[in-house]
Amino acid sequence: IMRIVFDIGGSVLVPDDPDVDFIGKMAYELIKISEDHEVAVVVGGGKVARKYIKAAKSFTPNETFKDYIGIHITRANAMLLIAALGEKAYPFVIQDFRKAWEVIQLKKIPIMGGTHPGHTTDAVSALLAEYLQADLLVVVTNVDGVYDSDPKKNPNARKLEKITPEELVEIAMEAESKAGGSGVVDALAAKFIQRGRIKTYIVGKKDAYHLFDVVRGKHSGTVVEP
Ligand code: U5P
Repeated sequence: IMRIVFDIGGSVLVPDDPDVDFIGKMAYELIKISEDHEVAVVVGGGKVARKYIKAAKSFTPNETFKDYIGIHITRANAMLLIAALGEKAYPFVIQDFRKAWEVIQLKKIPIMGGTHPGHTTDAVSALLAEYLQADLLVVVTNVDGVYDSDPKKNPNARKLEKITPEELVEIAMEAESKAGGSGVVDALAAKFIQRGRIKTYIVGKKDAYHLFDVVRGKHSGTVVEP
C-alpha cells in the first residue's frame, strides 16, 4: 500500500471547457487506485484561471488579489472532480493539509485546489505530499514529461527519463527566469520536491488515461528520484 498524491493540471482537466470524458476517466482510475492505496488529489486552475486573472488586471494591479481569484477557479475545478468521484470523495474542497490527512483516515479521497496566494497548485501538491509523507507524487500536466529544453521551441528537445530533484530545480528555475515562463512544474514546487525528497512522476494527459498503470511505474513521462 502506497500513499499517493496526484497533481492534476487545470489545463488538462479543463482545457477550454471541462473535459467531461477525461474527468470521468480520472475518477474511474482514482477509485480503482484507491482500492489498494491511499489517495489525495490537487486540482489546478488552468486556462480558466488565467482568463479570470487577465480580466481582473483591467481593474487592479494587486497580484495577491488576482491569486485569490485563481484559487476560486481551482476550487471550482476541484468540485467537478468531486462530482465525478461521487461517494468516494470528501464532498468539500479541502483547504488544509491536516484536514486532508483526516479525510484519508475516513477512507475518502481528499480533493484540494489552491490554498494561499503566492504560489500555484504544483507547490500545493508538493507540500501536501511532504506533509502526508507520501510515497509518490504524480504530476499530470500538458507536457508529457521533463525535457532538456522547451519542446515547443526546440524540435530536438529530448525527454528526460530519470532526473534527480536537484536537476528538476535547475530546469524549473531556468524555465521560470524566461519571460512568460511556464516550465513543466514551477520552481517553488521543484524546491519542495527536493526538500521533501519526494519521488515524483511527471506525465502527460495521454498517460493519465491509464493512471492505474502509471502508479505502477508504467508511463512514458519523467521519473524524479533522489
Ligand atoms: N493560486 C494561488 N495559490 C494556490 C494555488 C493557485 O494563488 O495555492 C493562484 C495562482 O494565481 C495560480 C492560479 O496561477 O491560482 C491558478 O492555479 P494553477 O493552475 O496555476 O496552479
